[in-house]
Amino acid sequence: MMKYDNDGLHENKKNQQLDHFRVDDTGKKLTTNQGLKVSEDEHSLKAGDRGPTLMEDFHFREKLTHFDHERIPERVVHARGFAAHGVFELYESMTPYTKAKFLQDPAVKTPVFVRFSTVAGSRGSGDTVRDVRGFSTKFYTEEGNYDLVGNNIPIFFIQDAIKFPDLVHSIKPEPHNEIPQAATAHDTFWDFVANNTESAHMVMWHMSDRAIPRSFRMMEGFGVHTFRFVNEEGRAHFVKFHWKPVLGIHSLVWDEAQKIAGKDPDFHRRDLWEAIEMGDYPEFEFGVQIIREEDEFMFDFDILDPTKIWPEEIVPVKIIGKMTLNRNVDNVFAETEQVAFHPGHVVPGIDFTNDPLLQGRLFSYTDTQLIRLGGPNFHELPINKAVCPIHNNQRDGYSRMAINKGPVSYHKNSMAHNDPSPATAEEGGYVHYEEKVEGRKVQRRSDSFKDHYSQAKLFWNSMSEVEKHHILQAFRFEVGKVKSPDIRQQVVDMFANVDSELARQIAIGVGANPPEGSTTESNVTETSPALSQMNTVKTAQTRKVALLVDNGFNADELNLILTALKEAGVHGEVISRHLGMIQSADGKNLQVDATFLTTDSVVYDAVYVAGGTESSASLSMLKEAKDFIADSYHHYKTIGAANEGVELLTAAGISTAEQTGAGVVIARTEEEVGSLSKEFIHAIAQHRHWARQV
Ligand code: HDE
Repeated sequence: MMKYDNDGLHENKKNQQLDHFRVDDTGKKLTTNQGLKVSEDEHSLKAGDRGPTLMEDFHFREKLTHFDHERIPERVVHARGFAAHGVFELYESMTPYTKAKFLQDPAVKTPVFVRFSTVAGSRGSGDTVRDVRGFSTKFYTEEGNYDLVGNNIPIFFIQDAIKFPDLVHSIKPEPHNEIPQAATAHDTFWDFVANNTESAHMVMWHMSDRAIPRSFRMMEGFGVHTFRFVNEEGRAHFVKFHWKPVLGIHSLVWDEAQKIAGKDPDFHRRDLWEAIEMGDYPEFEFGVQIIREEDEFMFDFDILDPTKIWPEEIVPVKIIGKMTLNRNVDNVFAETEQVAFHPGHVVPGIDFTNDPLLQGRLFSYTDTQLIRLGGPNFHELPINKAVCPIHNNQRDGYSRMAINKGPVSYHKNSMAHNDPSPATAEEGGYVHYEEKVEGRKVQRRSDSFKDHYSQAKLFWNSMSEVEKHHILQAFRFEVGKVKSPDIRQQVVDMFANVDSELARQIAIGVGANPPEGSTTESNVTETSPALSQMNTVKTAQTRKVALLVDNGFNADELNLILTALKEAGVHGEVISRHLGMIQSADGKNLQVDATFLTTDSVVYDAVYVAGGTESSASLSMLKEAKDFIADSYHHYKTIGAANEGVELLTAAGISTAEQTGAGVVIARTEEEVGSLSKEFIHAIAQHRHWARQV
């Protein structure tokens, strides 16, 4: 009988399918790959105790050979990724727009596998680099796999796929010395930008906080391209896809992101892994923007241009479902590494448009799997296998798993009565949308794709002062690392087309000449509030707090805080001088989770200093404890302290008197301690306290 499972995981068809492939070695004897039990695994077969190893030691040969072949090429982009399983649930039927089966009935739960990634770095690079994040979702539907291979930024650097190798060559480490790893702060990238002005809008996003997310769980996802929904009657609508994180969109600050890259290069994957292990299942709502076919030319941008958004204020995002990630992978190589996404994996009811970036991607993704996964049978790998049956006349190739019966592997035939035979649309056969296409064969950019600055300006206009400051600082950092004065100047001149004051400020930072006049500056004055992270969801849920404690702490006060944090879904970790137990002033034991040596303020969202004369006095003597608090402060994080703990804040150089209200929450009297936890949690929910940024 099937075990009851309140996550619905065991009803999940993909999970059941994967169960057939999962291997558990617990309590088993060691065998060769041929199933032979092995009696010795530490000493190879030798001619005498000190003699040479013998060729006939098949176990030794097999073990070494397998090891020698354990690596496959990493993805040429998005090499570093992390993934999880989950489920997609629909809120309301999309029947009027699409016949896609998984978007019809809210009762249907569709298994999903999601891989998040950085783009430029290699597999071993840091998680918190300034970069776009990949956000790929494989829906295992009853009609076959549907892949939504998106990013956390809604637009792209280029408009035509033919430029993709150039873009990527410029972003990747420079080929002569392979420097820098996973960073765009170098000459070739900015040379590309300055010479390919369609990148302006994307670069604005890239310099913004979107490129340094706090967590995979706290970033949006976008399909980027315009796709087509096609309904049962054959009527089509243009559609853009969105993922909206239930926890809101939040970012790191740049100094912190750089430090995390050293202190915990696995920060994002650890965050995702731990959240799922603790039952804090990440949730993303699924949204669609829909435009009628007849309205294609109604907008002042081309809706097929992948460097343009459809502002949400003009075309609202309709929320139609939710995805919950509720299971970590069992094996990163088998699942996360071998998963093969492809924007061309569609189901009836979802079709393509003539976006030239999308058209090119439709070629590239299968091609890349052929080299990466070593042949045409990668769809048979467990993680890629559809949950519906597969029947066709394809045969053979490296590592073929299916054993197709019978002599016939061609169509049409009479020997097998034409089986497997194509299905009609009514039977679920995929019928390409009959779009009317007419024109001359040309190699040029459409006039409607030539405006490169209006939406870059819209983005800039929509940022808060805090976000604008971050963007400016990012430009100064990135372009400041460019060695060629000529390229630095070209970048300044290019961004004068977006905003002349921004360009002037960049110029000051990077030693370039300020742009002359403002004649070329975009004249867009509108804003799109949906673009600013200041307007996002604010919650303390799932945030991580460091509690700085030492022997002699005030147990009653700390317990009050710990209970309140738990109730609010916030995770507290006790940090002290050493691991093991510490004791409160009244003799109660407390388990320490990490020390000042094994952790750092940068991996927490907030810090709390416990009261207690002895505890506070002891930590005041410790430079690491004071640095911990000071760094949290400089990264705009919430800081809490009660009673004697407040003295430690003063010792760390934080003036508690002036800063009340800017995320420094303190309590000195019994009464204040009572309301401290509430205020502290409210302050954590604010994410950061920008009033300190002066
Ligand atoms: Fe990709 N991209 N891409 N890309 N892309 C790949 O496919 C490509 C683009 C995206 O987690 C590769 O399996 C071309 C846009 C993600 O496994 C490759 C163009 C968007 C992932 C490839 C683009 C993406 C990839 C490398 C220009 C956002 C990781 C490995 C037209 C909508 C998928 C692989 C994963 C991966 C080609 C542009 C997203 C080489 C030619 C735009 C999330 O096929």
